[in-house]
Amino acid sequence: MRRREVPVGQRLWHIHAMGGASRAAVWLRNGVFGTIAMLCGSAPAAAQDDAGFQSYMSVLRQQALAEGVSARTANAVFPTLTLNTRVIELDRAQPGSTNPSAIPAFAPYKAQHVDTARIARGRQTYLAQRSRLQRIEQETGVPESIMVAIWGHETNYGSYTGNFDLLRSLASLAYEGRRRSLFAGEFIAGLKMLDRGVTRDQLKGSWAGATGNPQFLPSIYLRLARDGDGDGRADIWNSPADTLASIGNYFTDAGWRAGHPWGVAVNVPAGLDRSQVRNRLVSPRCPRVFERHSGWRTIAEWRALGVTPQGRSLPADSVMATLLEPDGQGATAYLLTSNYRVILDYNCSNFYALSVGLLADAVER
Ligand SMILES: [Ca+2]
Repeated sequence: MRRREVPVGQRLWHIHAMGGASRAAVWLRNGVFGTIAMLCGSAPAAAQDDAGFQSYMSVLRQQALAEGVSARTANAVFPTLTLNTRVIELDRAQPGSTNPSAIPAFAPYKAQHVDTARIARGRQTYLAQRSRLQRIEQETGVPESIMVAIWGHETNYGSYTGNFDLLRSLASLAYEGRRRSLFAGEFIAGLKMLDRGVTRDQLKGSWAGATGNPQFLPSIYLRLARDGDGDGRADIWNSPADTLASIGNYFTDAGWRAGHPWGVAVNVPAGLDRSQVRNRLVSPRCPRVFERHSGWRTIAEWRALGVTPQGRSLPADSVMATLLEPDGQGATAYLLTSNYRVILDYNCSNFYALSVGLLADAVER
């Protein structure tokens, strides 16, 4: 998702209405909740809403046409749209930040998301798609296992990609208005997908507008989806080749550096003075995710501070990394390279990015 309002990543938060909380965007979770009057509390309010929705749709239609959407597509779509109050309820039910200090432990999340079944299916996918994955890695530098892990995390390798009518969801969220410019833009990008030959039937996904195996928002589809099997279409719903080529392209675009790992699990000596390595910068994007990271040091510096790897070897001495201790001092910690930030670009959540990295490691082990 293109984070325009909160510039986090390309895809924004793709929230799931699927597969647990892994994709709930941090900034959405941290958004302003509870200040919006309920729209759908009574029958008269519902009628008012429907009228308001249709009135807003006429505005959105003009905007879409002005941005180059064909009249044919507009004529086919707008008469079918109705307000989806369920989507608005789901949006408002995103966990808020009522107690920001209470960050849950990572270990239970890891156990749930990097589990035996997901690893086994990841290995099957890896073997089944091996020649394709090798080719994409050669072209992009993005490791095969990372592409597989993203697919596994997003949709459990395509087993559930969401059944919400994407355009109806995006129109409803735009009408709700909390992040109108964002959702209106994604809605119009969805119309442009139809102009490109995607069918309305394919435009299904999470309630928040992410679609297909990689759960791309429409604007990301338009910019980064790729045809991996040479049939001329980027079919991220049905084609594994197109799905993996699109994920690889996303990662290349977001700045993946070939040859560097995402990070490595480490032990931190009890006596490490955390204040010496504290991060003193405030990130403009998803600050609550980045404030948990230390400042940048080279691997050589971390080693000199007594940090030692668990199992895997450390990256080269000159590689820069930050330290994250998701379960506090005395538990497994992680040294994270700039490639970890690329995973955060896909979905800005430390738990998400850590478990993508760990799933990738487990798949290729
Ligand atoms: Ca294709």
